Amino acid sequence: MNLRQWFDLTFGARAHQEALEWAGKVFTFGEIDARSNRMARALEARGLAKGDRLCVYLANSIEMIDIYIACVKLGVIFVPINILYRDREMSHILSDAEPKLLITEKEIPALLEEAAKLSGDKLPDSGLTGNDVAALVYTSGTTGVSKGAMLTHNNFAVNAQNLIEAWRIVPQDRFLLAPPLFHVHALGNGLHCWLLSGCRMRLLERFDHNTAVEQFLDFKPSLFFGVPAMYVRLLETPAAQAREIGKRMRLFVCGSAPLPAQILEEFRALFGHTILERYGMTETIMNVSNPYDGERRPGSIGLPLPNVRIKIIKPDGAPANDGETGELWLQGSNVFAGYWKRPEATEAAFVDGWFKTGDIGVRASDGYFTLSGRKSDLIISGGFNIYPREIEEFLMEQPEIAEAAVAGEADRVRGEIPVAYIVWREGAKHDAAALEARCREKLASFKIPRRFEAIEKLPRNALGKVQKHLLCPAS
Ligand code: MLC
Repeated sequence: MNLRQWFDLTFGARAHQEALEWAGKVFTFGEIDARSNRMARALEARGLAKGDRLCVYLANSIEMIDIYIACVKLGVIFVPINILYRDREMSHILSDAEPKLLITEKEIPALLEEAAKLSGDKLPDSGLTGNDVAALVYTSGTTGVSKGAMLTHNNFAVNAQNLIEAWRIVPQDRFLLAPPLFHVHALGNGLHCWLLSGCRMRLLERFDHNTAVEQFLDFKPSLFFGVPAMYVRLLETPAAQAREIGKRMRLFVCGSAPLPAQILEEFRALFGHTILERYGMTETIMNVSNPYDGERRPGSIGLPLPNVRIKIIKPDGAPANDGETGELWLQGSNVFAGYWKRPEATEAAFVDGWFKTGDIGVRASDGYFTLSGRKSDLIISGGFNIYPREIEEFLMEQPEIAEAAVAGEADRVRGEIPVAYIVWREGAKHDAAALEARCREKLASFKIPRRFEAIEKLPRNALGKVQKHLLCPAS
């Protein structure tokens, strides 16, 4: 089955049911269906056809949802771009994905005008199968160059079915969605759980910690998906309000970065709920989850989701026994179809059909998995992935810099923040403010080093590799 067939089950059965709250307005599933049909016709009129790529550079909005569903219906491959990216980061994706169209905020009024003139009637079937690619979601590799993970219709459908079952999502749920739709957290989990379960969703343009509590009190959700940084912010909620929110909630889910056990405990004391932590990644959407019933173990990611097979491989290549640490390798219908136009990178990511996650962890004898680190020096800040290599390459292009290394440092709200260690060229002016300003022009805000520390030389091992743990003992 392709995703459109899945979506049609909800659109058919729940046409008159209230589906989406956006910007103070409520839309039924029938209206969502018709809006996306009109949007699909407008995209067709702009020359888009099955297999073409469409890039969107948009904040969360109903139009982003219209466009996504329209792409699914047409068989167009949806390519979301992080709204925080600057030209340098975006142009790589545009040249790699070769989209027929890029939609930014300024295209929206014209597109809506074109769509309004077109019919919202059912579109002909595009003849897609579950194995066709629905989206390319860009994710960086250790090389610092981001690659498009090809996620199929089946990947999204299987993932949503898994989560709906595991987290007991029902049409009666009131779901508050705040993470950005350009990542698989909100796109893969949020949007698809909403559409496949037929629940009611309020979409926020973004999680704003100044207004988040108001949103909870006003919408009275039963279900919320967040990253640890959002839960840290929610700890600032006054106790009476937290209790009121907690009374109406059924489930708080957390992922995209490790949730410190301390935050889980503080949140439980304040809201009366044990956050359910789960583990996923762009290439696989969701893999492992703490159980709905049963122990939600602090610091653990829980048990494999249905049909996800995991083995742990030790550095010597041998499979680990329970209690032994190694790299998590995965198989399952949730695993992506490879990297767009990068057969070598795809080949390097798999061994005998097992996807190498790069995450290091351990399985306890009762089946619970716990992650302890990563093979690469990836930094996760507020749930956004940062590959130090990309920032280092940019810094090394600056004339006053001889050498640079970027490492993560522990941060209470964001989990980690990037810090740059700079070896200035002899005679160069040590102007960190000017350097930061140049970073701001070229890099997404979450990648900008929070500090630029001058050092005499980078600590290297005998092979010349920078020993980042010596730079940043706090992380
Ligand atoms: C953050 N900023 C945004 C933004 N999110 N700007 C526009 N839209 C957004 N969605 C910018 C702010 O402008 C600001 O820039 C900086 O980020 C911090 O904002 P803040 O409001 O002070 O931050 P904070 O309260 O700490 O909250 C940040 C956050 C954000 C939690 C809202 O980090 C976030 O949305 N994270 C979610 C990331 C996510 O969904 N990852 C999933 C990846 S998929 P400046 O210039 O002032 O610094 C994946 C797989 C899986 O990993 O398993 O899920």
